[in-house]
Amino acid sequence: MPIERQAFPDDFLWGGAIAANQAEGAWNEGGKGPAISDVIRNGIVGGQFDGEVVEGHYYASHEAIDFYHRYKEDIALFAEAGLKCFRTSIAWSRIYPNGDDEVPNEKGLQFYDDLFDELLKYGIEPVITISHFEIPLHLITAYGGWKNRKLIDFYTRYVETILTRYKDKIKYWMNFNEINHFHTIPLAAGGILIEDEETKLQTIYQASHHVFVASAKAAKLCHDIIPDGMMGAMLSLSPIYPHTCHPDDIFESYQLRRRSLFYSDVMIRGVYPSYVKRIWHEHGIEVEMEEGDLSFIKEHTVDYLGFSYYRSSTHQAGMPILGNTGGIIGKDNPYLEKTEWGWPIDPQGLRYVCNELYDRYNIPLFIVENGFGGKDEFNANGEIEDSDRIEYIQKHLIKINEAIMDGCEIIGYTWWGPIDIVSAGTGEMEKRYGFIHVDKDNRGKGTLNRTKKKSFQWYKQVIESNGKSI
Ligand code: BGP
Repeated sequence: MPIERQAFPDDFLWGGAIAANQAEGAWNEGGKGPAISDVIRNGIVGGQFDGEVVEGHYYASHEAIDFYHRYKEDIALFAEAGLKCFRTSIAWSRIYPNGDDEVPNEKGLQFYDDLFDELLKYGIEPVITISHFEIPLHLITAYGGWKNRKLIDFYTRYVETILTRYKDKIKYWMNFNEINHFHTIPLAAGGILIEDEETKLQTIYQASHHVFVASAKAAKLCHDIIPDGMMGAMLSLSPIYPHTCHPDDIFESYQLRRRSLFYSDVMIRGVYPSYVKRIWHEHGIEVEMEEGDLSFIKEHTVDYLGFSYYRSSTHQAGMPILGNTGGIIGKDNPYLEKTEWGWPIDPQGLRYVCNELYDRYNIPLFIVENGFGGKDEFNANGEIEDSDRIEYIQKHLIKINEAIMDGCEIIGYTWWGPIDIVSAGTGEMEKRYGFIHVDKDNRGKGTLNRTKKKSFQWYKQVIESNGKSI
């Protein structure tokens, strides 16, 4: 007998998600220091890292969509859409402008107090990413990013500051955005400039160890400071399908998948998985650890797994691995349609991933990024009829509903870019995700006016009906 579409729990967190560097702008206001995202041209994922602001170049984060000054207007629209939660990140460099400062920047702290109060005024629960591709620049230029163990202390100081300050306002935290991208985009994800390909893996695994200790410290602080606080991990988890049923395709795809799940394995289970030991051995990797690191990691694991899902990838044994925002796309999958950016659209893959992750970890899952990046145009009536976006979200929500009925515990869903923001991949505006349009073009021109798209009303109804109207 078919089951009715009614699986979403009453307290399901319907929401939207952005990142500070892709939305706030005001890159040098309120005492903020420069972050890595402020000195990269053409997208923080693979763009040109200048190391400093070069006169005459365009940096998308400098103004972004000016959320810093317009958040009240934007939050009023989120409230009108009925959002139950809103995920954003705190820009580390607003709180500690250089990353290694002794004292936090009060203006930065006040900005987020005001932002969170505005959300709470409408009953919207803030969900916070502590570090989302926006590490303070000074921590890269002076310390080399996460490959340096000192970062653990700087991060811990920052985490303690924000947990203490916002303990009465924020319950849901995430330690690092898409931490498995240390392998594909080490600069954006970990502030690590890879100068020597030969030692790349050594550097990445060493930096990862520092991040694991930092994650355990953040989990401990969260549990000590906020009694009902939840610290989550956050990974990009597009499934990787074998290109054929050839056993080599299957095994290699599985190994590639483990390269990502390595991060959740350590942060959730609290131990290094046995499979990584062979990788280290074969590549001559020796990860330096201090006494007590492993027991500390074991003791302080995360409470839930947040993940982003946009698409799936397909891998054939022996093929090179392409790095990009969502992991790899790999071989063409003839069964799937693609977005204008070539991302395969795969709702069933989301059901698959939810089941895979829940089977593996048995802890709550939170889908903290999912969305459709496309070009939008106003029609003759001055409206944006983004039916392709609605269809994309609808199909994915149906599969989330199925996954819940499969038995997965899924606590929420945050639509990536509820309002159009700067693309992490390209630094441009034309790859739009929002149900709210922002008037700005790729080179930064536009009024920044906000306009509701057709998907605004659609999502509002989905939330109002708690998913029954999908
Ligand atoms: C994820 C990042 C986001 C985001 C999203 C979409 O990897 O966490 O910051 O931007 O991908 O990617 P893009 O902006 O390149 O379309």
